[in-house]
Amino acid sequence: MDRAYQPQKIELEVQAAWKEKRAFKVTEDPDREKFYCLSMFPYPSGKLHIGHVRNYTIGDVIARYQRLQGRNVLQPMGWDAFGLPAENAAIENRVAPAKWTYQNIDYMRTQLQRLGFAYDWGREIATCRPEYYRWEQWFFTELYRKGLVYKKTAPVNWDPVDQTVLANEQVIDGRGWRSGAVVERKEIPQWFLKITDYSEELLEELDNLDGWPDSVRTMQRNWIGRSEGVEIDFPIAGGPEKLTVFTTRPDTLFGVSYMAVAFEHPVAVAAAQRRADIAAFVQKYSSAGTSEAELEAMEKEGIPLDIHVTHPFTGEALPVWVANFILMGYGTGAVMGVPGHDSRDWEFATKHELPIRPVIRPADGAVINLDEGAYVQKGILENSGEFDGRTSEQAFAAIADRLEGTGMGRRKVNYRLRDWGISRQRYWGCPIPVITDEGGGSAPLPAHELPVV
Ligand code: ANZ
Repeated sequence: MDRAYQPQKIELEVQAAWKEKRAFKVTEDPDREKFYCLSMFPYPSGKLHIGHVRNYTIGDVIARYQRLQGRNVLQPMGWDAFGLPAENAAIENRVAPAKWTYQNIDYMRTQLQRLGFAYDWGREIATCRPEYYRWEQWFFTELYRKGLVYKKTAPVNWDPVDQTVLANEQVIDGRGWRSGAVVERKEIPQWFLKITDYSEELLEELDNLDGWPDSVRTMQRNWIGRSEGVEIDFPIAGGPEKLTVFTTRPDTLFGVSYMAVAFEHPVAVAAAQRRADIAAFVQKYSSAGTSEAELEAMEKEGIPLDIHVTHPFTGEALPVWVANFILMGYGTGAVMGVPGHDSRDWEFATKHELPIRPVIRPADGAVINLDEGAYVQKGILENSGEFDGRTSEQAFAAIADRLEGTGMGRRKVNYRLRDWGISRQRYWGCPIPVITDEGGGSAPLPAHELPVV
């Protein structure tokens, strides 16, 4: 006997025997305990990399261990086979995305087989096959019927030269990665899954995730981003309309010196139609797909609109600005600017010479200097009329009560979590199984008409 381990010889022989005996085929067996071992499917990008080897080895060790314990183990394998790389490869190599994808699958399957993983290959699936995505489409139509799917216009990155939608990672320094054209923000209709209906439930259930690392649960909690605040209506001077803001610090209401709205806010859109300088400003600074972190780091730019609002308590007239650091997708897309107690507002007010008013002082009597920066902690109210001397917490409650009593505001819980946009407007993806008629109405296809290929 050869004392050295000869993988080329031994493994090929054993693997051939496994294949012949269908050693890993599984069928239902009510007498044995079930064990389902699923590792996430690879994207058929070309060849396996060492990360795949590591990942699938872990799954395989678990599956084999469970088999040895006598369980009826199902360990399937498949391909997460739709996606952008197939389109890019198609353009680069002048080959259809399907051809490229199936070739890669064949190659990578051989590699997985050569690694000897204990998969039931009889259950292999590829998500780009109609037999598979028919169920994805069925799922979509079920969600649609339950009111958990909807269509709305939302901004995308638009490459005016390639005439296509770009993913965020395809926008490099504001330009399309292939064409080099300046990317535009364009509003187009897209489909969304209403996951925000479940924000509170998702948050509560995090406490029941036993065995999960705290860091992961914290990340999830921050991603859901529950935030308790107040919506306040500021009447727009000279008209019946109101500008509503969301704030987590109603205790700072007397420190407001201006208002700021997002580019897409109706108030800004209307102003841009009236005035060319505002339209030019919006055009210059708007860029779709900007993350909150990027907004945070950006120079705070803005331009005053030709409108004012009235402070709900003092009656003071406050100017309304449009600013590049306000997100349309959060709260109401408008904020009350409190430069004395919010860092972004402080930066903005300093740059544009807007008044900075102290309305919160430290409870411990420490001296603060608002020339150097905002005082963002909670504390004791000052310069706030009858609310002077109260703590931030007391003032939150008292001001929220007063606003609710006069109908000028309401307590509100907001979540960072956004609905899940699932339209990719791509060629190599699962078609949305909805028919739109000439009148503009739409209806999901019945199950027996699926799949839509
Ligand atoms: C006035 C104020 C004063 C604020 C103060 C903070 C400190 P969370 O929910 O914790 O992230 N905000 C609201 N909507 C916004 C939007 N669409 N884009 C950018 N900023 C927005 O923080 C909510 C706070 O973020 C709100 O409270 C508002 O600024 C700002 F001393 O209102 B605050």
